[in-house]
Amino acid sequence: MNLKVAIQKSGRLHEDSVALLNDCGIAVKNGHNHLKSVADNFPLEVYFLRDDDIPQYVEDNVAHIGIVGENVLFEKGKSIDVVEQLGFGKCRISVAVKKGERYDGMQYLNGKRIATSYPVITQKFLDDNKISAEIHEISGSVELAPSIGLADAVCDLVSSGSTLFMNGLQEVQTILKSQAVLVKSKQLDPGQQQLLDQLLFRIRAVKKAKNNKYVLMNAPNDALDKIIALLPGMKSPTVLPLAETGWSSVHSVLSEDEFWEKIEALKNAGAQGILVVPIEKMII
Ligand code: PRT
Ligand code: ZN
Repeated sequence: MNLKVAIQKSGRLHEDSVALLNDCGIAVKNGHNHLKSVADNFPLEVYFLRDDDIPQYVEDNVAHIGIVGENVLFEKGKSIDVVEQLGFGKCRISVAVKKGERYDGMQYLNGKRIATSYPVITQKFLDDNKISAEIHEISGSVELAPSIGLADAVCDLVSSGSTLFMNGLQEVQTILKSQAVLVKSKQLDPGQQQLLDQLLFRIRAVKKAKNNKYVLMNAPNDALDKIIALLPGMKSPTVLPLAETGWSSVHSVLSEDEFWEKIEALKNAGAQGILVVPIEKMII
């Protein structure tokens, strides 16, 4: 029995989706010329699809699980469950207006025309804020709409913001933050759920490892208490004597978000020769 996963065939989520499966020890061949591929060493079958189609495949249980952006998931409104946020494909859906236009809050949008490829998400934002505006659904190059007189504002995907900038637009309001998520069908049988649990265990270990670094440093013994107090470790830090008397080697794990702050504090506390090593998997 195979677990069937739908991922994007090509585009912004494709590489990271394949890399995630590979990091989980699942060898997936590239899908550029294929619709599907079977992994060698895990009972997984991979379907390569347009991202817009993934929610429907998963709702129909044709694919048991899928990797898709939250933007697509919310727009399609299918009845499927989010299992895990994956930390890549980060972007946002924002309202943008012509540069120089005075935008003094959402009320600006009342009575205006908004061009978007996300009519459902845009309408919900308008309804939630009791704004009445006209939505023009277009499927591509939304950012051109204001300059050709089709709309007064756009509601579009943004990542760095350079596309908006280059088209003479300014981002004025974020309405949804998005990243890639793992989704699952509501109709999994117990065997499929068990395979998903195994996969999820690996995904979490990979994610955790990416967010943490292994650090080794030398410390004078009289500074050990201070240094140990700064380190979380998985249980407590490992402390080993060095050949040179009065010195120890200290090993620990630091999370990415507090990393630089901690390194600074460790140096100030007397740590020397600090080495930082990536972690491949982390199982706690
Ligand atoms: O062929 P298929 O339908 O599968 O792909 P697609 O063309 O619909 O989607 P694709 O590959 O462009 O994006 C897939 C998913 O990646 C999206 O649904 C989002 O979840 C996510 N993602 C992350 C992005 C971006 N970042 C992004 N920047 N999707 C699109 N963009 C666009 C943005 O709209 C802008 O036009 O990229 C352009 C550059 O963005 P800036 O702000 O950096 O200039
Ligand atoms: Zn698409």
